[in-house]
Amino acid sequence: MSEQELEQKFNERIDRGEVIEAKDWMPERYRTQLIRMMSQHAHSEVVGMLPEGNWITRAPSLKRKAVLLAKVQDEAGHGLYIYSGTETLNISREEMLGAFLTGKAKYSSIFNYPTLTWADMGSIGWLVDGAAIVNQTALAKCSYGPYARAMVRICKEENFHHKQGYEILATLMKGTKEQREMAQESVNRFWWPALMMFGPHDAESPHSSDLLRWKVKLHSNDTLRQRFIDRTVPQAENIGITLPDPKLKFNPETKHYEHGDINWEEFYNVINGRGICNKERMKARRDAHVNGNWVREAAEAYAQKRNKLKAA
Ligand code: FAQ
Repeated sequence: MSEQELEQKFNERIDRGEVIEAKDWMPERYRTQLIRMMSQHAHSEVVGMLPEGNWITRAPSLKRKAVLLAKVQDEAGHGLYIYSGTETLNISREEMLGAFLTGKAKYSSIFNYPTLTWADMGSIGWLVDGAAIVNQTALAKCSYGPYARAMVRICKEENFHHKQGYEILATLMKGTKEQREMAQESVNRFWWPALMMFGPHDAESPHSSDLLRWKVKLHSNDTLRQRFIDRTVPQAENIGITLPDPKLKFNPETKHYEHGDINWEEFYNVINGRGICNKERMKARRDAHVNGNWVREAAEAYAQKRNKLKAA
């Protein structure tokens, strides 16, 4: 079959809602777009351990410490599933990590904000994992099988993360005046960056048309952002948190919450390396890579020894 015929067959499979597997024929651009998106997702999970890892030693009780530790470990696991899923697209882990460590590949903007108080563990669980769930529940039905399947497990874990974050904030909101203020101040800082996680407005999103056509993305950036806002506003009201947007208003005709303008200048600054913590995050990951060299060398030496033994 010619390239054109193969592509036509591929598009027909996508239109029928079939799942594409690693060994199936796929257009080169489908493959490279998936590599870009999936590897950036994996990098985000790994960088995402840093802001919360910062609080493991300072969690206010043994129970909170155990829960936070488990959550941060889960994020490492998510990174590993998604790296493995991306490897099925014929790219090595080394190549992906190289693109990340040299700054060529992005990771989520949200992890370039600092975690200043214990309440930030609540805001990250509730808002950041909450946003991730909305995005990833859709990705669990995407056209690429290995990515979709990774998302099913990840979403289950993210649901637990979301609940523990909400519970931290709910507890603080039932506490002293200082604790309530701490919770509110944290949400004030994380609300807008959480909305930015969904990416630029649809009209400014260069990759969306390809990804929507191929059913990698099932909904646009703005649609998912709106879904997140509609779910989250009532949850904020339930625990007495005020979301820091004076324009937030329910429209009974559209049945959606209208919201104020997102600061896109801030978004582009953050994704282009000029956020509060970009340098710190990249340094932490580069140091971890160098410090982990001996582990990779030892694993490689062990694998070679085993192969020699098998061959003998
Ligand atoms: N941050 O054309 P679009 C988590 C970039 S996991 C940084 O709209 P696309 C779990 C985009 O890459 C969070 N960069 O792009 C957790 C592109 O740049 P490029 C991560 C962003 O791909 C919780 C350019 O802007 N989740 O939180 C962002 O169609 C708690 C143009 O944008 C995923 O990665 C951003 N927010 O849509 C862990 C989910 N937005 O590549 C620890 C999978 C856009 O040309 C603790 N990814 N950019 O250099 C996606 O759903 C999509 O890739 C979007 C972006 C929606 C993020």
